[in-house]
Amino acid sequence: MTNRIGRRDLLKGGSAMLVGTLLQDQITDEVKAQTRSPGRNRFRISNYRLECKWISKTIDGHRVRLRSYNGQVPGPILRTRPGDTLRVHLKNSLPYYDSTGWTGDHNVPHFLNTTNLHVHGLDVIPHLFQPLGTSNPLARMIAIEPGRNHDYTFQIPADHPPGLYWYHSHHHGSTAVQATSGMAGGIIIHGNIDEVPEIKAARDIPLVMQDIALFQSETDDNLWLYEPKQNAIWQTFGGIVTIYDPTTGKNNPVKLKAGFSTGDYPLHYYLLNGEAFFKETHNPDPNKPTVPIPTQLNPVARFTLAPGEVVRFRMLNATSDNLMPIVVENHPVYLLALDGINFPTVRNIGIPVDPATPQVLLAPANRAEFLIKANATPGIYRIKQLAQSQQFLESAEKIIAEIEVKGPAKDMRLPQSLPTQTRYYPLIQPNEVKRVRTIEFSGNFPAVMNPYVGGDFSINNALYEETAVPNIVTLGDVEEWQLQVGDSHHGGGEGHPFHIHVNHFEVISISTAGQPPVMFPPGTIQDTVWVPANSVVTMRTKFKQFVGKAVYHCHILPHEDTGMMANFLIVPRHSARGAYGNMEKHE
Ligand SMILES: [Cu+2]
Repeated sequence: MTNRIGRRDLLKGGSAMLVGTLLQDQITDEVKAQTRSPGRNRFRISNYRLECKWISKTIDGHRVRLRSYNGQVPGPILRTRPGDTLRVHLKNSLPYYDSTGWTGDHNVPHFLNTTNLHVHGLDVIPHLFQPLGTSNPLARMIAIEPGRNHDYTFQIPADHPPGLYWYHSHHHGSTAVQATSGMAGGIIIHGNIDEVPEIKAARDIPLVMQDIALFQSETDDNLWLYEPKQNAIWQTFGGIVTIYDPTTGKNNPVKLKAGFSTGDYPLHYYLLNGEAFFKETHNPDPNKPTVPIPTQLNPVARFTLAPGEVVRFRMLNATSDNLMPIVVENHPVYLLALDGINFPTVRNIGIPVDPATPQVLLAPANRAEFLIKANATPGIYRIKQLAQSQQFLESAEKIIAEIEVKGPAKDMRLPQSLPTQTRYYPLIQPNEVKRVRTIEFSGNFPAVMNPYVGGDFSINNALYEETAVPNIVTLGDVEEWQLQVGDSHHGGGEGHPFHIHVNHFEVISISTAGQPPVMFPPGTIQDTVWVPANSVVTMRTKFKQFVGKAVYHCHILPHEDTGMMANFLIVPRHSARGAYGNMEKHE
C-alpha cells in the first residue's frame, strides 16, 4: 500500500514538473512587467524570488546581524489574486550551520540555517512536505539546505478570499530562530473587497509587527545575533546557558552567551515595518526572571491623517510569541477581516469603556484588517498593545505607532456592506458536524520527554513526530475540534495560539475555568486562535478542497520547534481508509 501511495505521489510530482516546464518559457520575461499593473489580464501568474541571507543592520545603536528575505526585514510583500498562480523561487544563501552534537531528535532545535516556505493562511495545496500535496504519511518535510533552492507553485483558488496573509519559514527545528531573526513577510491577495468604493478610496497601510531575538556574539562583543550553538539552551531562570549531558542527566552550565530560548532573551526588539518601537531585556532579578525589563523606544512610526479621513490598516502579528491586545486611542475600529477573511458587514468595535479592554486581540500569526476614521479633533492618538500576563513572560504595554490628525478636514465614508466570501459562506451548520476531536496543548516542566530542551511542549501528550499521523480527516467533512489548555496542575499555566494549515475554521465559543461557554459572533473565521490557560475553545472546520499531509501547531514558535505540533492527513472520501487507518497512532 505504501508503494502505491508512493507511486501516485511520483506521478503527481511528475505532472507538476511537466506543467512547470511548459509555463517556464511563457512567464520569465512578460510576467515580471505585468504582475503589479492594474489592467493585468493576459497571464495570471505572480512570480517572486526570495533569497534568504544574513544582513547587517543597526537597531537602537546596536550592531546586529539578521536573517532576511532579499535583504529586507520584514520581507517584501507578495501580491497575487484569486485564480492566479503564485510562484516563489526560494534560494537559501544562509551559511552552513554546524549541528555537530545533535542526536537526530527533531524536537531539539537544529540545522538553524536550513529553511522552507509556508504561506500562512492561504487555502492552497499542503506544502510543508515533499512533494507538494503528498498524501504519503511518511513524507519528509521540505528542507532547503544552505546553498540550495526550491520552486514553489501555488494555484490560488478562484474563490479565495482577498486579504492579508503572510509567509515565513517552517522547517521544524529552525522556525523560531529564523522568524526571530527577521524572516517573515506579508502576502496580500487583491480582489473584490478592494473594489468596495469606500475601501478603494482609503489609503492601504500594512502594519507588520515582528520581534527580534538577540544574543551577544561569542567572538565579537559589539555584535548581536541569534545563532546559538547546537544543544545550547538559554535558561530564563538564572540567565545562563546550559547543555544537557545524557550521561549524567544534568543540564551543565557552559561558557556561552547564546542558547535557544523559549521567549526570554538578553536583548529583544519589537519592530513595526522594520523599525524598532520597543525593547525588552532579560531581568537579572532572581525574583522576576519572567518579567523582562521593558523600554518604550521613541519616536515611533507616525501616520498623518486629515480629520474625517478613512484609512485601511492591515495589521499582522508576526511576532514569535507575543499575544497583542490592541487598541487605537479614541477611535472606533471598523473591523473588516480577521486572518484574511472579511465579514459580510463591517464590525464596529467601539471605543472601550474600560481602558484595559482591547478592541482586537492578536495572537501570534493573527491579522486584523480595519478602517479608522480619523477623529474630528486634531491631535496625536496612539496605537497600543495593552499589557497582558497570559503567557510565561509578562508582556508590558507598548506604543506601536501614532496617528497624527491634522490639516483640512475630509468627510470620507465607511462601507455599508462587504462582499460575501463564498469559499466560507454560507457558514457551517451545527448538524453538519461529522466528528468531534479534542486537541490539548500539554506540557511538563522540567522535561520528562525532551531533556535536551529542558521542558516538554506537546499536543495530547505527544511531541512532534515527522512521520506519525495522529489524525486523519475526510475531504468534504465538517469536524468540531475542542482546543484545550489545562490549568497549572495539568501542564497548562499559559495560553497557546492554535494554528492549522490549509483550511480556516469558524471559532464558535470559549469556556474558561469550566464556566458556561461564551459564544463568538457568527462568521468569526480564523486560521489561528488564542486558547487561554484553563480554557476550551470550540471551532468547526470543513476540509474543502485539498487533500494531503499537513500540520497543526502552537504558533508560539519556540513551542512549535520543540514539539508542540502534529501532522494530520486529509484523504478523499472514497479512499481506502483502512490503508491509512493503520498509520494512525493509538494510545
Ligand atoms: Cu505554545
